[in-house]
Amino acid sequence: RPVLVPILGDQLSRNLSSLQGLSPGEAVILMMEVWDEATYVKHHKQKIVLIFSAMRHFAAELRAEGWHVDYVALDGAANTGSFTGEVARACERHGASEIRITEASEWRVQQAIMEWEDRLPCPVSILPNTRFIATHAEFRAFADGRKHLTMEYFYREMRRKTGLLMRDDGKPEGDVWNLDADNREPPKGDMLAPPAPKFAPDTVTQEVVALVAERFADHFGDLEPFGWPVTRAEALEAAEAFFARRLDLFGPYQDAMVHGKDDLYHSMLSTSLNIGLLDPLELCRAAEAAYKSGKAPLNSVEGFIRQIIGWREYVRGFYWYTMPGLAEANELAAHRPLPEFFWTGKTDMRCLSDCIRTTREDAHAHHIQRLMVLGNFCLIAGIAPREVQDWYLAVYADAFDWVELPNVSGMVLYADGGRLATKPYAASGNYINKMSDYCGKCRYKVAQKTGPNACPFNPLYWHFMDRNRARLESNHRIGRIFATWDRMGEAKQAEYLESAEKFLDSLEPARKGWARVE
Ligand code: FAD
Ligand code: DLZ
Ligand code: SF4
Repeated sequence: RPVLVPILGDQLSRNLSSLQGLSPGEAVILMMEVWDEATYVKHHKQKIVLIFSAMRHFAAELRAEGWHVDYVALDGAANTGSFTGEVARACERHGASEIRITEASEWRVQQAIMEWEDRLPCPVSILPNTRFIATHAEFRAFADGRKHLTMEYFYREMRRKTGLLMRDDGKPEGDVWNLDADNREPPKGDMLAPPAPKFAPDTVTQEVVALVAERFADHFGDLEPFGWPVTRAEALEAAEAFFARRLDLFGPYQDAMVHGKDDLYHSMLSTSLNIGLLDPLELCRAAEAAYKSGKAPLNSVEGFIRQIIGWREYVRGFYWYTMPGLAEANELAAHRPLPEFFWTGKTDMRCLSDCIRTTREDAHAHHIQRLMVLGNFCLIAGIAPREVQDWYLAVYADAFDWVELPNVSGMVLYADGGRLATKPYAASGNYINKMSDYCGKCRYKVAQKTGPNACPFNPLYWHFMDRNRARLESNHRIGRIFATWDRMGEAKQAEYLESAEKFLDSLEPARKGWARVE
């Protein structure tokens, strides 16, 4: 009787722990396209194509190696639509002796897997996910007893653990851990970053595109052109193109925003990393090699490595450390509905409409667009965390609960009360103007503080500060801002608050049915 090995849509790695120590003759691999996963939020069409196509390609690669892969297609006869239903059916179909699975990356799915032992007729082994650098126990040891879980200290532990950019004397390369002070350049006039490669859909992907066009027509986002890597070979090609042509300027322009672009000098590798086509450590070692061979400077290489062994690992650890509470947290008591324009892009705010355009066209926006434009707006406008979470989870091809939720609730919305970020990243239009070319052609005036033509970020910023004063005044990184507010005097303050309220009252709430099946 074979061992049944379910492989989930974000576990597409040949070195998956559940496959270790097994040979093709002993196992049946189960892969399942299921309705529940495709619709628990209504994912961007390209995200569904990405996952289904990458799953189908991975199944074909395993078969070519001699594995028996039982692949349940979305429209397969009797598909029950859920992981548990499909594993139960497969158990019976194959008379499995045991189920062996690598733990899920998401809380929701892991809870379901943990019930299998009671619900199914054979024993279940759940193996650790070894495709991250830190184990759950390591993160717990780092976090226990700390009030703020500062990423920087965790990052240093990961540098020591991996030896990345570490000298033999135990000191960091360049004598500093973090070279962000050399980064954060505003965009330059031309910004001719070589575009990230796009991969033409093969017949497998074309079939999935047709399926998604038919079955998920009412989901957000443009279905085509679709160009994400769907195999490990394509993902490696995308990584090589990044290392050869964009890594050198990754650091300086990480925070820059340019109208019409979402790749710039970014790697565009998060989708491949998150579904398992690339390994985080292999990417970081390649970046380190680029530094050692003089192809890229330390500030860019350290910045890239920090995003992966720092932020990416940290948010994953934070997620498992704080769930399930993190999903419900709402420290700033934000209850406003998400505006309809997040789905349609119809707003006169040029920064927001461009970030939503790229999100619709590519199922991607880069970090500062997500954080300082879209996220900042949600924070200072007081949008309910649950609505913001659903939006981010649905619209980005790289979005999975473990990485989206800490970024949205912790980094952007301060909904966790400051455990992840030491202060809310609230900003007025000035920051966006400094880091982008958005404002010049916007119908709003970034230098205008109040009134109908003022950049809405300006009054919203002070409205946010004022309404959250009791919670934020004692924060040593932000508390001093209230002295500025007090110095303005009542008349100016009233102007700010009135402008903000007029703007907030004008927002049309999103119709039901965009993010979730009604
Ligand atoms: P690059 O800029 O090239 O960065 C390199 C890699 O570093 C990324 O591929 C990613 O794996 C990692 N990384 C960088 N920043 C973060 C971060 N804050 N958290 C985790 N990993 C990071 N990333 C996701 O992968 N999935 C998400 O659902 C997601 N949601 C986000 C929501 C918000 C509100 C914010 C502010 C950030 C979110 N991010 C998310 C992080 C980041 O925006 C994306 O990883 C990045 O834009 C992907 O593009 P890239 O591969 O070109 O990244
Ligand atoms: C996101 C997603 C989608 C759209 N569809 C599937 C699917 O049909 N089958 C599958 O195995 N996984 C899918 N996924 C990923 C899962 O929702 C989930 O993110 C992973 O199982 C990790 O918990
Ligand atoms: Fe955005 Fe304000 Fe600049 Fe317009 S003026 S692009 S709304 S920051």
